[in-house]
Formats: sequence, C-alpha cells, structure tokens
Amino acid sequence: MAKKNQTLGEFIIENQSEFKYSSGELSRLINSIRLAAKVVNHEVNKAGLVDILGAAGDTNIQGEDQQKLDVYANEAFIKTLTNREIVCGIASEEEDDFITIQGRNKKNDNKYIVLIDPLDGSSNIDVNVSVGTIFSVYRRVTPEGTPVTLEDFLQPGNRQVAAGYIVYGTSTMIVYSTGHGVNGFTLNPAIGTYYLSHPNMKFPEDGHIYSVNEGNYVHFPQGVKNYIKYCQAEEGDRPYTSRYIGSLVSDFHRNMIKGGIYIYPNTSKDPNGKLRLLYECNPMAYLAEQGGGKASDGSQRILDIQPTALHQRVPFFCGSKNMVEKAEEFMQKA
Ligand code: P6P
Repeated sequence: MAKKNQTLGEFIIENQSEFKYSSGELSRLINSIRLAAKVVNHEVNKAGLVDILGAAGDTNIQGEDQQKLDVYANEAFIKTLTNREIVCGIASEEEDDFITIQGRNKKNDNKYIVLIDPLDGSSNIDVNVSVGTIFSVYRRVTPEGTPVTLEDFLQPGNRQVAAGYIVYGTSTMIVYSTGHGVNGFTLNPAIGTYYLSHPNMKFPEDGHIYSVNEGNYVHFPQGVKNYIKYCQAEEGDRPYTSRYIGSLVSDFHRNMIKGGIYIYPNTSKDPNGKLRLLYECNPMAYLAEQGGGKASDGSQRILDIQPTALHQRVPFFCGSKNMVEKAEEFMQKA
C-alpha cells in the first residue's frame, strides 16, 4: 500500500511481494533506473552552464542531430543497467541495434530486457524546457542461457512487466508502474532521495486539454482535423485548451494530472506518425491504462500491436478515456 512521503527505496521493498516470479531482480532493475535518473538529472540541470549543449556531431538512426545530453543519458542508463547484471539486453532510441548484456559469468542468465528513450524531447534542452526518459521492461521470451534475439524485443506492449518515465522539469520525478497502478516520486535534490509525492495516480476520465502540434494541421488525416475543430467549438464544456510542450513525457504528465489527450497522428509527411512504438508509445500506453486512461493508434489498442521493427513508428492517441474514444469516433467516421 502506498504511503505518502515514503521513499522510493522503502516503496520498492514494501511492494516486492507484488512482483510475481521475481526474486528481487525487478526491484534491483527499478533501483538501477532510480540511480541512472539521478546521474542524468544532475547533468540536465546544469546543461546551460557547461558546453554540453549542441550537437555531438553525430546523427542517430532517426537522422536527428544527437545533442551531447542524448549521448550522455544513453550511456548513463546502459552503463547502470549493465553494471547491475540484471538485464540480458537493451534497446535504445540512440542505438541502431539492440545490445546484448552478458553477465560476468557469460551465461546470459538475466531474465529482463529494457527498452529506453534516454532523453525524449531533447531538442527542448537548449531552451530550458522539461525533457524526459522513458523506459519499458519485459521478461525475455528466448531460453535463458542463450544470447537475446530480436524476438525478445519485438513483444507486444501487453507483455510489459514494468514501464515508466523520469521527467526532468521544475522538479525531477519518477513515475512508474509494475502492473499495480501508477505511483509518482519526486526527487529531493538536496539529499538525492525520491519521495512518494503522487500515490496511485489516475488519469481523469474526462479532460479539457488537447495536445497536438497544430502546425502540421494541413497534413493531418480528416478525422484528426474534425476532432480538433470539435475541441475548438463553442459548445457545452468546449472550447478546450490547447497545450503542447513538444516533450511527450511533459505533455503526458500534465494530462495525467489534469485530464487531457495527446495526439501525434500519421500525416501525409509521416504515414506512420513520428513516435516510436517500442520505447515511447508502449510504455506510455501501459501507464495510461494502469491509471484508467486509454491509448490507441486511432483505432487499435497500442498494447495489442505486434511490433515488426525496433524503431517502428505508430500514430498515437493517448490520455483521458472519454477523450480518446471521442477522437477515435472522429477517426472512424471520416
Ligand atoms: P514535433 C520529441 O522529439 C518527441 O518525440 C516527443 O517528445 C514530442 O511530443 C514530439 O516528438 C514533438 O514532435 O514534431 O511536434 O516537434
């Protein structure tokens, strides 16, 4: 049971019994994410002070300039997860292919795999807008003792055993679920401890905020255009408020607390949308559903999509259940 102001460490220990089939590795995995988040938070918070901004000169598989903090965060999470000998494989937005992690005994007998977006929204860093880390955890499906394969990573989101995000904002928070609801922990930077500040987070069934990049309006499918006009109409409890930070974690976090919908649809430019199924949409959809919200690609439940590629993109409609269902209605009628 979540008790306000409990530390994250106490919470993990008290809820260890909920992790079926796990003799502590999942707890240790969450603990290693907690540590890596502190390390990244320290760098993000001083990004404006040192010459850590600016492109590292490389571009990642997405063809995007890699900001040095992207690279730093990626390395911090991979190193922490590797050193703790808990996972047998990692996939990251910043890595073209998945990484096999062999234990010191070289026996590949760790049972979990992790997929991460180490620093989502990183283009916001040099304008001092909040960014985030997103993580998704599965049990491997190939036999223990053998090297992980792509099959271990291409599991549908409904097989996740844990997922969460860190938001590096006005305060730094870890929000995660292991399948028993969603809890939010806020970092006290003075002592480096996370405290349970948002126990048992719920997505309000209704909301009055819609988050979409309306600059792409002309490229949207007709159903999305019609839904946006519905949000803007003077009728009943509308018009809604438009809020778009350009950082999925931040828009999701606000919508989960206040109610709202986030949409990144397919467009004529990006026929599958922009967001990545495995390490952006699946973990956020898992959290949304754990909090009573909903997530689809406009018609199909995100968590039921069978992945076919590590970096595949899907259209993403996520948030308050009634708002997502209304948007899906417009998509189906168009
Ligand atoms: P656009 C950040 O790059 C990201 O993946 C999400 O965090 C964010 O919501 C979206 O893309 C912003 O994309 O095209 O609106 O700038």
